[in-house]
Amino acid sequence: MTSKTVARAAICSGREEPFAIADIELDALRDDEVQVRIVACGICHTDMAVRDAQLPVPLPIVLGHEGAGIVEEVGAGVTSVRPGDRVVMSFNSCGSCPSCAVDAPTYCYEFYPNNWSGQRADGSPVLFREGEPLNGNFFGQSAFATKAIAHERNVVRVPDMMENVDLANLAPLGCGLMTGAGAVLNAMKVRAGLPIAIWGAGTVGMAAIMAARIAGADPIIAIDVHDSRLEMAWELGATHVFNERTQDIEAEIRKLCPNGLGYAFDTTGVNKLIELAFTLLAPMGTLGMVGASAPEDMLSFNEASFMSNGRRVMGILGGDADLQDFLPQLMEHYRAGRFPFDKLISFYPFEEINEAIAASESGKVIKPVLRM
Ligand code: CXF
Ligand code: ZN
Repeated sequence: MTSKTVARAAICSGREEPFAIADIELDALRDDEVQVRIVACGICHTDMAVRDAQLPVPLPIVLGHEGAGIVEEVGAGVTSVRPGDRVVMSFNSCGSCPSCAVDAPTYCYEFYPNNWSGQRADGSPVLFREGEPLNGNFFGQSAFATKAIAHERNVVRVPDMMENVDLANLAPLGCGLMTGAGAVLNAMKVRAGLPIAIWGAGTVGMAAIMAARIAGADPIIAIDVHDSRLEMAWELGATHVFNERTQDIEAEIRKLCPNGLGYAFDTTGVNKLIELAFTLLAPMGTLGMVGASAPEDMLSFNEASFMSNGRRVMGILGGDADLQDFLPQLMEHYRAGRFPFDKLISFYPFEEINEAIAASESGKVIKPVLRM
């Protein structure tokens, strides 16, 4: 008989029902696993996409993939963290495929079984409800809960120099923030002095703006449809902000950057905006794309200007982040005041998960974080 740990978790059964908090049990730990007492978890649009059956993830399930907490117990083979450590969690990966071999785990060949199958990659259940298997292991964590089982590969120890920082603030680092900042710093490798335009001022766009300032891009142009978001974008480092609803974006960018954009970064997934961004690129300009688009969407670019200007178009997942390196880098930028992402956060008690989701979906809140 293996012992099971009891926890409270928010169970998602689909769009028609609110998330319901219930008792669950956690399986005994495998050698590479880590049991974490969750302190906080951010809410991301991907959680909502799963609720709405837009992704191939089985329901009902315990979601949540921006967890932070304290390690309670580790499996026999775990060496990088121990009980009592503060950790931030992110996505899981296999560690042995060709992408993981070059420290590019966001493109793990085994991404689905390790993150979205509802089970461990070997098909065994991690969570139970009333003794029956319950889908979990979402992004290798399922952190809308008071406790979670994660894996050594997807927990990052919070360095000691962060001891004065509230762990709850760090929860959202493992998804949207890493995605936006990593796109700028790791994937596009933005060069100082070149112009960047960022479409969409949500969590990912805001992280890209802060990272563009760190990289020294100039100007840093933010585009959105909400003036309140544009104000925040300006506060976080955008040098110019344009409202898509009321301004002619193409004309404004051409006026500001007559040689074109060194970088264009799309977080919207809107076809027309991406195609426009492409036409605004300078010679050797890079267009980075992270927005969610419809499965059937196709883009069209002019071949001659693509080739003869040496333009690049990059799809970027998870900011090309190698977690153990990149999350501590972002923490250090935060501590030094260069990456003030806490301005995006609104906290909610765990029990108010449905209110927090509604606030995110209405646009009232940029980054809701649940405190367990
Ligand atoms: C993910 C996609 C895969 C890598 C990490 C981030 N997005 C989640 O919302
Ligand atoms: Zn996410």
